[in-house]
Amino acid sequence: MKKPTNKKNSKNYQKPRGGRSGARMNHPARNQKSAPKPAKPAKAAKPKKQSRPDSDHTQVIQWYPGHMTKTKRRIEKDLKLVDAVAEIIDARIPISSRNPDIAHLTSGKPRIVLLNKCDMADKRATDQWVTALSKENVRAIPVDCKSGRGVDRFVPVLTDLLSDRIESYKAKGMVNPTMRVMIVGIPNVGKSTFINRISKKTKATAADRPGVTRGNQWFTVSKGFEMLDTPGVLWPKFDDQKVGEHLAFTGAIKSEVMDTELLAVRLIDLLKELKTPEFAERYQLTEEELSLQSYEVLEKIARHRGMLISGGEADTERAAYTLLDEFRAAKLGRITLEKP
Ligand SMILES: Nc1nc2c(ncn2[C@@H]2O[C@H](COP(=O)(O)OP(=O)(O)OP(=O)(O)O)[C@@H](O)[C@H]2O)c(=O)[nH]1
Ligand SMILES: [Mg+2]
Repeated sequence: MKKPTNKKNSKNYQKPRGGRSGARMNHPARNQKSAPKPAKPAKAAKPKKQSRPDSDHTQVIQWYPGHMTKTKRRIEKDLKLVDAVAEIIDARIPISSRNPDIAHLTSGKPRIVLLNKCDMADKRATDQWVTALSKENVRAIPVDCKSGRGVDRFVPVLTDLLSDRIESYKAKGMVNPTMRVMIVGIPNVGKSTFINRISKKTKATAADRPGVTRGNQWFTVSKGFEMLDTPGVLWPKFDDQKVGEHLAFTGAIKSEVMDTELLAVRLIDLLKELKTPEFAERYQLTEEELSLQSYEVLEKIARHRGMLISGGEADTERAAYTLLDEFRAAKLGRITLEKP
């Protein structure tokens, strides 16, 4: 029988579609290794490799293009129902998680940006982001919806922002006008958690995976305010591969749609650049190991965690899942991937 080639060194390696990871991203990681290793025995349980059109490592993360036009139309329609828009962005990736069309879409409606998941972002970078956004005339509030920190600032800021509107409703004879706010944002950013926090009740379903909220739903959150929870949407911004990767690192995109090992390698590239001490400490990586190519670092992580497959080879796929999970859970420290 022909020996299988070492997948990490094979330029034409194709990840099976039916496996834990589906589509793959463009990264030369698999060719990074300095010295070839002996061939790895095939894993019995893995589905047969299929040929894919991306053997030259072009990125084929699939972003719902048809779905996006529909979403844009739905936002435009829903906007007629609301007095203001609150966009929730991820404090770790304020560029990639922000809708580039929102200003145009909301056509001058009062708007607040909530920098959520601050507990997982670098505090100094978050402060810099608040300053940068305020220079753009955007009211930005850093929040941590997990603990509730910062959430109390939302109603006063919104009331201030809507004061003219509230006055004009009152002038028209409305005693206690109800302000309606639409909550928008990418998948898994914490929209439903924010609504639950502000209403101090668990009303909206929230969970740690993208695509939990399926349809629009109204919630009365406090006296005089109603909020529209919406399903998370991704914006047509993926011509930049970095945006896609950052959304994947932070869990806005389902991990099934990409190659987990390549994603982990890209994350290691970044962590090495950022020199976060928690990364080296957590995986017991020496200076020398950190200077290796990122795929080899992933192998070291697997070995240090005892993640081995038959033949004693490092289980890099398992290590990749572990690394991404631990990054998403902020076990590698408070990290902001995008600076203003
Ligand atoms: N650490 C941390 N986790 C948060 C924060 N806000 C939300 N989460 C978690 O993020 C995950 C996603 O929260 P959801 O509220 O379901 O997010 P969503 O934006 O409604 O997601 P979709 O409905 O899928 O678009 C949950 O596990 C929350 O507990 C935060 O400020 N800090
Ligand atoms: Mg939701």
